[in-house]
Amino acid sequence: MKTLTTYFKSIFRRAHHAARSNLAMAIALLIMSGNSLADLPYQLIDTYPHQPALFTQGLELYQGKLYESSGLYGYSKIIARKFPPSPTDSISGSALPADIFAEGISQYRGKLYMLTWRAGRGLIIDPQHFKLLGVFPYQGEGWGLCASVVKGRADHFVMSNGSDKLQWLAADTMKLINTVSVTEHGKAVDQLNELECLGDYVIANQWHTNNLLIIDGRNGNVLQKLDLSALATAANKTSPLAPEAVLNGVAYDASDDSWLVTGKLWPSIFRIKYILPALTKQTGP
Ligand SMILES: [Ca+2]
Repeated sequence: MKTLTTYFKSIFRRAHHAARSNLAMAIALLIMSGNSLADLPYQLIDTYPHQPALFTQGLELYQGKLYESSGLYGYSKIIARKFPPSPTDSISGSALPADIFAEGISQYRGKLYMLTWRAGRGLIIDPQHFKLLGVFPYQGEGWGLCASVVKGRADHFVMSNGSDKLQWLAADTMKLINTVSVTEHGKAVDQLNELECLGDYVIANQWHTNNLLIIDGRNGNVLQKLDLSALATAANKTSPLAPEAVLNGVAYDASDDSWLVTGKLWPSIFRIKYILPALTKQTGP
């Protein structure tokens, strides 16, 4: 994309200096204004094994364990393992009933909240023994979920449904209180999938792309994007991945301010670091 930017800048300069064609300048300006955001650089810190049978839908780090929900009817499950993993670690978890399609998970106040795609009911699960603690309804499809906890305001969940919309739910009632459209330069960005909240940031996988979007959750603005194509290529090296084996799964590790990312059926989990872009001052929803 940098090359393209340089290319269009050179078009602009030539048009400007020559001043021969106002039309050429206008076209160059038009193309530049529609240019997408530059990719945010990241650093690959570590690579860990990931069970390639997992159809990753949710990823969450909580008290030294990595929780993961795996989708598809008849195969859905939620599992946990110590993280970083070692070969002798045991994996705990629970297989889910055949009519449940596990989707995004998020830990909130010591409980796991899990969406179930089109079923319209979320499950509240005990993270130690994987017992069902409760059920909550939600509107539309449920894809990704993260708990947004910011000092000084009420806690929320943020939920994606595969569109450009992020739904804000009150964490105490799970009621829908606000819907935000995610946009880049004013254009809707859809296919939002697995999420991770960090303060007012919402980090989102975009389904069927290698993009990790850094979103200002308060207004839906995409602040930056990470292009994780190199990680997808690395994950594809062990054996060719299926078309649906796409980037999905992002979890924040507060211990070293890093992020764990993986994909459906990927053999690896990657730890990356990047610098979050600054947020503008604004009151929250
Ligand atoms: Ca997550």
